[in-house]
Amino acid sequence: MLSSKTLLDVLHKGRFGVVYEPIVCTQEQITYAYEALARFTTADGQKVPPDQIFRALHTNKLLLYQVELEMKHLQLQNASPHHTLFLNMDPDAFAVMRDEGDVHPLVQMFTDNRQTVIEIIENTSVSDAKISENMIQAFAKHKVPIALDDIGAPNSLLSLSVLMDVEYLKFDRSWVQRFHVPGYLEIFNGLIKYAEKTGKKTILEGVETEADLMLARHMGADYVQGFYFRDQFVEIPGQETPSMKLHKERGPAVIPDQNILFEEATPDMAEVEEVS
Ligand SMILES: [Ca+2]
Ligand SMILES: [Ca+2]
Repeated sequence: MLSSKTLLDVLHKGRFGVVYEPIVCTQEQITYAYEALARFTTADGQKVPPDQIFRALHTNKLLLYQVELEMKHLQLQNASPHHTLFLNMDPDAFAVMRDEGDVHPLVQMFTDNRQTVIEIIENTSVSDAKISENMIQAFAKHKVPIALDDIGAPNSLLSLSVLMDVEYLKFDRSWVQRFHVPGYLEIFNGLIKYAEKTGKKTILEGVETEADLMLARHMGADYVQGFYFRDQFVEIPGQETPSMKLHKERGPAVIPDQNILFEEATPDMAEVEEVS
């Protein structure tokens, strides 16, 4: 369990990192995009599970909002300019700022950057669903595409209106194990057909082996994602990036081409340090 001392240190010192996971074309196996994932580290370099940080942040929505804003800046700044970037957005963080006539700061960040896609997850209650709907509309108004994340994850719900509003369907990793379970295959096939007919793209997560990739190809998913492509993951480890300075205007730091390994990403660290 995360101690308050550790949590405060990680947040106050802004020890935020990013992992960029490739989203690969199922047929040609070319990297189409990256998904940016939040990473956090302690002062002595230990990794802190992101879910623990976000769980703690949900008890303080203002802090959650601030961290989300900073994380998104970091994730945008270090992204490859040659690929589409998928970013996860927390509806609770989004809901902190009301729409008061101005463009929402979390939308504003993406209006000049047409190569980004916002990932949202389904909610577990009707009131949460309202928050998601507002968020989708705010992004849609500015033509920022949305992906529905973790479709079919255990205990998740699927709202038809959200399904209709998004451009990408991202299937949870649990599908890979489910294809031989009667009923699931038909649902998956149905959703793939629905996506094809409505011009939406599909992504299957949790691809870990060549057999999984073959299966995804057979099932007709447009893109795949998972540990099978781990040698193409690009990680910017967390280190001190004191908060407000991240918001300075600066040119994007570039992640090198897709074959780069973890260690080789360190030149970008200098860029991050420079602003700190
Ligand atoms: Ca995601
Ligand atoms: Ca996911």
